[in-house]
Amino acid sequence: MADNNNFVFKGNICYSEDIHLLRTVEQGYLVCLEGKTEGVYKELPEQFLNLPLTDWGDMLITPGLTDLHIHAPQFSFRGLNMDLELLDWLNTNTFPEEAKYIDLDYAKKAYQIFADTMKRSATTRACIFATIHRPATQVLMDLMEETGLRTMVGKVNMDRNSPDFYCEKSPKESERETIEWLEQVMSKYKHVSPILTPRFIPSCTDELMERLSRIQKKYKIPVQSHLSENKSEITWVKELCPASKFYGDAYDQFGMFGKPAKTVMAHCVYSTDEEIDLMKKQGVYIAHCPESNTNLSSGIAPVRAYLDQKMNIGLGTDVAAGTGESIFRAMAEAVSVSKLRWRLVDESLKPVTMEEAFYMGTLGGGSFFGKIGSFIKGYEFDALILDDSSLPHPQPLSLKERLERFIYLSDDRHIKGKFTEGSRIF
Ligand code: XAN
Repeated sequence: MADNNNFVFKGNICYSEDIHLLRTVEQGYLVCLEGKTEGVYKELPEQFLNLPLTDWGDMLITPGLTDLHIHAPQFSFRGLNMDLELLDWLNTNTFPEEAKYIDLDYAKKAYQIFADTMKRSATTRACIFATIHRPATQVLMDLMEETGLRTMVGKVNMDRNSPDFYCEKSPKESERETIEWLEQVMSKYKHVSPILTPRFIPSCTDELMERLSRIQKKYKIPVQSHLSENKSEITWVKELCPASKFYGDAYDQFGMFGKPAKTVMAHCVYSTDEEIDLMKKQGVYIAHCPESNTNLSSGIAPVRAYLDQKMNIGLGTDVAAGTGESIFRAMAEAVSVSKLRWRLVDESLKPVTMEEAFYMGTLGGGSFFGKIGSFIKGYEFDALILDDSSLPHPQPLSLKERLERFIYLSDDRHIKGKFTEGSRIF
């Protein structure tokens, strides 16, 4: 196995060149130079013959996957109490669980399980919510750094509408803790960086948003939050922010809704035309979280409309509203829920195809991190080695069919190797 960042892989290569072009190369050569993709070739060009070559046999080689939205502290209650809608679910399950992370021993144990699982998963990049606790957030960042994955991690900000045991005492305290956290982590890690994380508008007073906006401008860090997920939530935002024209406007008033602040918003199930227009104008990313939207009966996002309008969109698992960390599963769910929406809600919005779902889980979401999620020349070399030999089929299948089956039928045991920027994670 190659031990530096210049090498060649041989195998069955599958990647999105753009949303409509899934490129597959049987027994092709994938060249990595200095941690970046140099090219994909049917025959290996002469100038690369001297590089170390790993032949992965009949396995599939794909880009690493990006999870644009996951809550690390919620990993511990996956699969529990899934019978509520968003706002009740937050009060009954989420806030009490997240409050436990004030205890560093608990945080270390729980975050170690999360980090180990993420390491073994197909995900190479992720945007991660922590909790309001600065020390525990740093523990999570330390553990994520050890995994080698490239992640953005956010200390959550919230100063209203949650129980006393899980609410920052004032906007000032939230600001102070955030600045202290940023001072400690800004240049501490190679692979982990901070992302500003106002939980959602119902959790953040205007004064807190104002203070966070100043922090965003000073430190120039990206922003992650939630948007237009649930009907009761949207009604509540209207009551809380009578001056805002729509939900996204409540973030935009504080400069935390896209350009110049790189922003990813989870869900966007009920975004209005005005909200969509502003997202397009300011390049806001959508983290589509189909399993979460089903589990919390939030609804089904109109992903076909977002794709057709060329919006920035990727996939999120949204653990624990989503039950698992698999972005392959999120791809399958994105197709499934879009078919239900087409059948039951709006026949003019055609279902999401497998190629589009794969694009969202790789190149679509990956672009939030830069040149990530493809084997186009110059892209960071994030790659997966996938073994589908234990998913036999009576007939020979095309690479596209094998990839599709992998998306639906595989689990982490089928992942034989994972690389970020040319370095092996496992
Ligand atoms: N809005 C949310 N939505 C969700 O799916 N999970 C959360 O933890 C959350 N907080 C606000």
